[in-house]
Amino acid sequence: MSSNFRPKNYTPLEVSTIKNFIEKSEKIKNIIGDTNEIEVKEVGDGNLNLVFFVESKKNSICIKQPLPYLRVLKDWPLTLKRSYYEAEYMKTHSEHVSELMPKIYDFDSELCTITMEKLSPHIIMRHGLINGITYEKFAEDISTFMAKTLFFTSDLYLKAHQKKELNTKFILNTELCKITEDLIFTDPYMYNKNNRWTSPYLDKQKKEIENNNDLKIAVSRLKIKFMTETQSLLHGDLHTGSIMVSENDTKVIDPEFAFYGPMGFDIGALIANLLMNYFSQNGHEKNPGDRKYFKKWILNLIIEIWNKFENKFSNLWDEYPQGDAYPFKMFDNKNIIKNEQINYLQNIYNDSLGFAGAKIIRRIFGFAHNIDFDWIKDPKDRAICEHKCTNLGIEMQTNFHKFKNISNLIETAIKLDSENVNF
Ligand code: SR1
Ligand code: MG
Repeated sequence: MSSNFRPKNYTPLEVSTIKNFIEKSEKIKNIIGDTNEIEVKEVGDGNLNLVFFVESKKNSICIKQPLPYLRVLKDWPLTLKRSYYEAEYMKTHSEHVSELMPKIYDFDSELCTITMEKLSPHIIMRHGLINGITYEKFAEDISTFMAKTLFFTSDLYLKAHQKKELNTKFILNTELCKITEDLIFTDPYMYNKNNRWTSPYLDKQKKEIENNNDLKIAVSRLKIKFMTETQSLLHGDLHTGSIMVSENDTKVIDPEFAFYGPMGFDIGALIANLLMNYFSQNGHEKNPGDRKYFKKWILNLIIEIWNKFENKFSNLWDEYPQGDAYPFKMFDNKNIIKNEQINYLQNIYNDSLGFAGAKIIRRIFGFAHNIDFDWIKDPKDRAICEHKCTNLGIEMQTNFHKFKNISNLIETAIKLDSENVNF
């Protein structure tokens, strides 16, 4: 069910109407300057929205606008309110991570547009990774982003009423949450007309997934965690298509799925997408072994991200023990809190692995796939990469406790990647 939210003056923008749109806003006009010489391009390549790049002599901007339906499937209605949640998420987190998101210039509540800085020379990270490009500062940046966004909106930092008020702002982002509930936690595990996979090679694995009751219970446990645990204000779709990078800079974009949920959901999204990229690399090699160095780098990156996140999150907790959870004054012996931190982070780690496993399966057997795999032209080569990655995704959900630490996970990824697959 799509909400009836449709502002009176809402109308989808077009390349030809952008000039008029800019001229109506003093703020945007000041940024762009003379509108007679602007160059406008529609560049949206995601599943949901219109994205315009506008260049003038003076400046460049990016205008993002939702459509009242899914861009990739027009008969799927979807609330326009999503851009409001996106803008609110960016506003909320700008206090602590403004340097890791694009600058917002304007939110138009009638046209539902977000006008923001156009990032340059940044590219969508997924594209860079598919091409085997390494980003040396990424682990530092994204671990800061996750540690700060997750800690500063949690009950570890906020007073109970602050956290509840913030939660209330996002609680009705139900349509976007429902997409996640269906597309990640439900549809891939049963028949759904929107599912697709690399057939016939993966037909057997798809059947095995549908018949695997342990897996279906595991994913259902993750689903209820997603639906009920209000740990932190999440991005909600933190994959490598929601991150833009340049050699030395990282910017997180696209938080329209923002909601209060379990911390591991954001971390898991990132880990899953890096793992999928790892398993896709053989399919992108021009010559066997071309991507050997890159594959090592990306696995180390996952280890580095988790370790840095864990460290930064604990440091923030040490520095700001002011939330209503774990009242500081209650614990005379501070070692008790230190031990509990280890326990708390172990739970986030376990959740992250489970959610990552679910994110892998949805991208191989569900509605929305990743170009990491989809751009492997030969279906058999693609299926081999996907099959191995799926095996890891299943293990991460059903046997997450086997991966005591992040290095154990990486060892298993290497092992599964080296195994032969026979269809
Ligand atoms: C129906 S939208 C499909 C997917 O695109 C977004 O990036 C989210 O991941 C969503 O699940
Ligand atoms: Mg998106």
